[in-house]
Amino acid sequence: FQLPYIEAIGGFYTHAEINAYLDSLPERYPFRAFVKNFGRSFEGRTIKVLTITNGDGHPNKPIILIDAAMHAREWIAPSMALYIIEQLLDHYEDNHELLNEYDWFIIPVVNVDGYEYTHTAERYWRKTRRPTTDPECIGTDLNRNFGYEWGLDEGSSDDPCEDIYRGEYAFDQPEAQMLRDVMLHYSGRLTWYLSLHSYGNYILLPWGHTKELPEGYDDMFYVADAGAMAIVQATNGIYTYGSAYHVLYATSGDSTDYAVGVANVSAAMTLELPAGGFVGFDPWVSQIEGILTETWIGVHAMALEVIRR
Ligand code: ING
Ligand code: ZN
Repeated sequence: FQLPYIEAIGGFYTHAEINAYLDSLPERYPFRAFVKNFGRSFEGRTIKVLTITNGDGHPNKPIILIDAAMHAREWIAPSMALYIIEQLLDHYEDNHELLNEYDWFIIPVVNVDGYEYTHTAERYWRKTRRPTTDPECIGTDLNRNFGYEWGLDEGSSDDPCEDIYRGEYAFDQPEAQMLRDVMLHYSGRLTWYLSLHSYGNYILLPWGHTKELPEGYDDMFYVADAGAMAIVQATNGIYTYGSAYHVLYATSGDSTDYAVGVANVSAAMTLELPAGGFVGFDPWVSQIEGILTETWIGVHAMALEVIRR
């Protein structure tokens, strides 16, 4: 499976390929695609945010924010982000209702250092690449580094050698700061935040840190329901949705809890795409197109449901 304009084998892309692709879009879609640099990673890579509009010049539309690859090894997530970009730009006629009311902000790779590391050194690396207080262990879990109910032992770890290490303090990772800054800068306009992960066919809603449910949970649940049902109808597969604490496990310091708890985002959710390949994180080339097309059915249905609410 191959996206047009990107030369890469098998539908997975390096950070450099993704940035080159993003940089090509404003010229190909003037007035509709814009690239912003919101920050740099620990190792100095540029983290790019693509904004997509319908070109009508409306300055203050509500925003749909999508990110991917907070976890380095979840390669299908950036591919999904690029697939969404293609639907919104190349297949504009089919999807213009998604852009009439909303601007879309898409960050295809948040954990750029970790993502590069999985291409060059260790395929199943999850965390960032910043050294820790323990000289033996590198990296922090970005999805435990956000500053809302950060640091609870149920759902994160203070051990730098663990995969769910939360960092020394909230937002000590520049990549998490970047996402925080995007959220706070656009806080009043953010309607829906979707964080792309893999794997397991889940739509996870806040809270992760407690069994209580947040204000606005019912609306989020109906959005998740619309997405899951659309995918299930198309595939006869299974999707599980509900609060992360209830349907998966406890987390503390994840980005969706921060979005709803601090940044005033009305609906925030994590989409765990389907598993594939040897261990789940590495779908075969033959599986990629199916995963992306079925997931788009869900993202499309959820966006329509967000717009309807
Ligand atoms: N899973 C997510 C994780 O960060 C998650 C699950 C996300 C739970 C957001 C709660 C909130 O552990 C993976 N596969 O990364
Ligand atoms: Zn993940």
